[in-house]
Amino acid sequence: LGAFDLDPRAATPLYLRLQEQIKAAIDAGSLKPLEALPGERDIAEAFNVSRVTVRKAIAGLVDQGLLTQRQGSGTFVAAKPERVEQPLSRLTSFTEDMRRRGMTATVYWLGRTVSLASPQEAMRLALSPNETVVRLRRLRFANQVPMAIECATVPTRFLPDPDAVDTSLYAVLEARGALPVRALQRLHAVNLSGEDAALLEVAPGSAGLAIDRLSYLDSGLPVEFTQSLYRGDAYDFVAELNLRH
Ligand code: 16G
Repeated sequence: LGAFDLDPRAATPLYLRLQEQIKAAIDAGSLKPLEALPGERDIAEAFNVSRVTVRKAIAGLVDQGLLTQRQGSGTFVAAKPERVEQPLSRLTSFTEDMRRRGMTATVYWLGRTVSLASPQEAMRLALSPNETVVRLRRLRFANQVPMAIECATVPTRFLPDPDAVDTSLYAVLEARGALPVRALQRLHAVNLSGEDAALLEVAPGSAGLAIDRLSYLDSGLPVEFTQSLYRGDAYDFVAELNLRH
């Protein structure tokens, strides 16, 4: 980051000038993506400013999506995701998609619960009212960069042990002979806000894609309803189109 006194008499507020310093260090590559920022106190001492100023500067850069704060592990330089091309006509899993690209898929668990299906879930998944579902809420990473938030709902009868899912839901379904073979998918544009933007490490209001997938077994039974939020700056969705008569 370098170190020097920021001139307290200059017209631009101190925290903004400190932000410029941090941005410059990121641009110059002396602070690299995913690298931890020095501690608040160290920065305050190096630039001879108060910790309040440092905190304000950092909060602003987090808002702009340049820095990210992961719970309990400090402040990091945000990584720009590699844009990936996602075919729209093939039924694949996130883990498989990333593996095919030579990237590593990891998961940060946001929730894993079993409960009675809501009336809406029961209708969607063709369940009787007393059936239970597993809800898996996951933040999905590719090479340590957050790409998507996914909330999957699966009838418990297809996934009796939700703890069996480590990284890939489809791998567990496949092992149980319940891999979906067909799916309906719907996507629409959203502005990522609040907690979602923070989890995906983008500035609030950034573009995202909301994707719903309802997938089916060969028998026609629905096996998964998943609501996903994908980062708009990370995905190109591609499809081949054919003229039919
Ligand atoms: C994809 C699917 C999601 C599915 C997941 C399984 C979209 C929009 N969503 O992310 O519905 O649950 O893959 O991936 O493509 P996994 O086997 O790695 O858990």
